[in-house]
Amino acid sequence: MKLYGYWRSSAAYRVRIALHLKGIEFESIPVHLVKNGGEQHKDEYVALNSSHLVPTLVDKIDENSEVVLNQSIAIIDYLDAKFTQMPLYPETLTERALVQALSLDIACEIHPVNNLRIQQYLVNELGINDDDKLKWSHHWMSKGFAAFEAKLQTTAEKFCFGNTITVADLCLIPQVYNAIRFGVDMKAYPIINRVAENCNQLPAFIAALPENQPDAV
Ligand SMILES: N[C@@H](CCC(=O)N[C@@H](CS)C(=O)NCC(=O)O)C(=O)O
Repeated sequence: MKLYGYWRSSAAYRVRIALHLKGIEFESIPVHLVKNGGEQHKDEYVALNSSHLVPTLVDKIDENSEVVLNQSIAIIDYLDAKFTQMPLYPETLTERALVQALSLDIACEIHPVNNLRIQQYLVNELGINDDDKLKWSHHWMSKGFAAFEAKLQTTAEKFCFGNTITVADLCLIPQVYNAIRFGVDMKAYPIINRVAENCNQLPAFIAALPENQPDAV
């Protein structure tokens, strides 16, 4: 199994946590998102993922075929269905849907507007300066975290949804990592901070940390 990713990519970070939680061996293939204009735009990588984004997972189906998957949530769901140890969703229909909604609150609402290519467009095409670019990121992360924190009041215990790790935690932790990196004030989100502290003590989350990746600089 091969994972094309980048040490600081939060979408790749989500998948790394899932791989480590489930104890799946994988080869990590770095795609540098900044160097030389971004390796995600190189023909070789675009042939694999025409979205020009990481992560991409390549997994063998049998001797003659393999699956090439993008979208971190689709990849995680694939891994969860194929490797049933450490299930990443609750069993009941409603609880599963609630976890999915929490995950998508991060993956569809907070993450995309702060992505590298959005920031590059703001600066290069719309002429926004670095201070305003940072203001943009802080605004969308804070708005997203405030909504997430309110939901956690009814769902969280040790983790986002009760006392078992779910995909919601896999989405939250990389987003918190990013927020801290960009200097977002996290004081207003005590439940998010508690969940992050609980997750970040676990070996799978430590192994998946950006600074613990071979391509970290
Ligand atoms: N929804 C996608 C998002 C993928 C994504 O945005 N990846 C970012 C890194 S976290 C990327 O490759 N950015 C490169 C760019 O913006 O040029 C997923 O969950 O996999």
